[in-house]
Amino acid sequence: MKNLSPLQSERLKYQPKLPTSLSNGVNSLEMTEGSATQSVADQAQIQKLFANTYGKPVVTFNSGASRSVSQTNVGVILSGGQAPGGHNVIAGLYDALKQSNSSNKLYGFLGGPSGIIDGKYVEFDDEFINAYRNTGGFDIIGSGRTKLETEEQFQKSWAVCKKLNISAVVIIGGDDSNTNAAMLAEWFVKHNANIQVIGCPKTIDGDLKNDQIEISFGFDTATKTYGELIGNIERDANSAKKYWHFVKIMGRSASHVALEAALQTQPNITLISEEVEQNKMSLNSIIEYMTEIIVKRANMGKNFGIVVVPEGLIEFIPEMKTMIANLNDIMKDLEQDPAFTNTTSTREKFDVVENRLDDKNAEVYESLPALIKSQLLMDRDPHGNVQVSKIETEKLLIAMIKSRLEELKSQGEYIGKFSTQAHFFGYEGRCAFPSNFDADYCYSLGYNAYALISFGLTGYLSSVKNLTSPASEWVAGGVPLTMMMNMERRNGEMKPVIKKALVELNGPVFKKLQDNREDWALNDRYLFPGAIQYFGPSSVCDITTQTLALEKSKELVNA
Ligand code: FBP
Repeated sequence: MKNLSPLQSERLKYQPKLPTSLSNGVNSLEMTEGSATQSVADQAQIQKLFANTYGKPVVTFNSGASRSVSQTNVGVILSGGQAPGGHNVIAGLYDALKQSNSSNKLYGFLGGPSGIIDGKYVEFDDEFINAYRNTGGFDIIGSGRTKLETEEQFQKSWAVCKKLNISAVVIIGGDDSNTNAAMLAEWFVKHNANIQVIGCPKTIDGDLKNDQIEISFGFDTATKTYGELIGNIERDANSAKKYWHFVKIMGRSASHVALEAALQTQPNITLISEEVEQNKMSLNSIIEYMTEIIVKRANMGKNFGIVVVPEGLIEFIPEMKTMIANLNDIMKDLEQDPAFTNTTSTREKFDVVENRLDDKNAEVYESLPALIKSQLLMDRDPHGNVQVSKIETEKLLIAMIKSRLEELKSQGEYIGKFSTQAHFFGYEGRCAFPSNFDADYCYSLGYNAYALISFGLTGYLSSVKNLTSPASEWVAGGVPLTMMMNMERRNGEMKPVIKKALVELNGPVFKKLQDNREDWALNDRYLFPGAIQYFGPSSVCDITTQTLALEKSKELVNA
């Protein structure tokens, strides 16, 4: 292969580890079923909407006697935001299929869920797959955010599968994409299509997890990448001692990524959206909290520091959350209204929006800087989410702190020098070479997806558990997608969706931050995790995230 960096060449040779239960191949497995399951909430509504796939048991695999597995063609889709390890999910799926029966075929749908609707696909072979093993990115087939929900989309997907003789589809995605998987699985059963649908838990955000799914893939690599970058900035700040660095970190809703990155690097201030929401902190009280630390440090002669801000913060500040919900409802109509979309003056757009918002919400919207106001009007994603990656919350905070400091100065208070740098770490972490953990975990998830298919299951999420133990001891199985669902308001309507896992404020991960943050605020306890290591001692190369380790230790104590 040409044009490869030395690391790329070496990583292509890495053989990801599998749990022992899967290591003899899918044709030597036995499956154990648990008892019937229920959705996490809104059971009656979810059961009605998923009449054919609701309530299935959790399943676990163990190696067993040799059995015959019928020939299968499978289609795979990468869906939503990139996450390190996606290529290995496909490689694991491919290897499981081919080892089971060399005439099995794996098709990749191009550009996300729209690929299955429009019949855009490739067929994988050894050479194709081998070029992508252990690499970051989703470029093997591309990704997209199309929401699968209409009758027409389902019909078209069915026609494409029939044409390719595909009897199972694997959707690699986050909560929204696996909601797609659940809808498609239900529709196929309802129409006797004989096509199974299996999901794989992906998202750097780490919010697709529950009792059965310990972590989504990509979180490990992405947080370690952000940890490296923040550590570098801490060193820079501590060397120059002249800037406050405000770092917004990806993670659309939950703050898991910001929290993990903070535990890895111990910055001076870390905001956690879930805490802001629970304590009903207004924007002004957040500013007050941060300003107090900045002033205290200035009085210690420290006009520098690091602030970590979760990407989704704005949606968790109570007055903002209410305003954004109101805004989402009105934007649904305004996005379709040419009189609004063709208006070139942002001032006029602000006026239209302020007139339509409820009084209190209009007041909140009006109080924001023009930059943030217009960022809040940007297109929603196909699932109705505000694209928080485009909202520069870090700059909003800087601007508000500056004006608060000016106020304090005018009252005679010493405020030191507040010079700032704003950063957004998001895309930098989503396509990194997967860490050894993600390389192994993803390969196992993909391999295991075929195990689920081979037992005729549909509407399941591939699950690999016991992740803080060596890979050989990981436990492979499957979780019914409906078990994770509840009803939520999206695009102005109640919809069945997979429930996001937010940071637990009484959990051990947040507690570690809580116990240390006062110390970290004033006494610089910066930690420098450095770059992800792929080769070398296991104590450096195979460490899991603190989030996983702390959550697992709590589970063990409670067991
Ligand atoms: P998924 O939930 O699809 O995994 O995507 C998560 C994410 O990376 C968020 O952290 C971020 O807000 C969003 O994608 C950005 O989306 P886009 O790639 O469309 O800009």
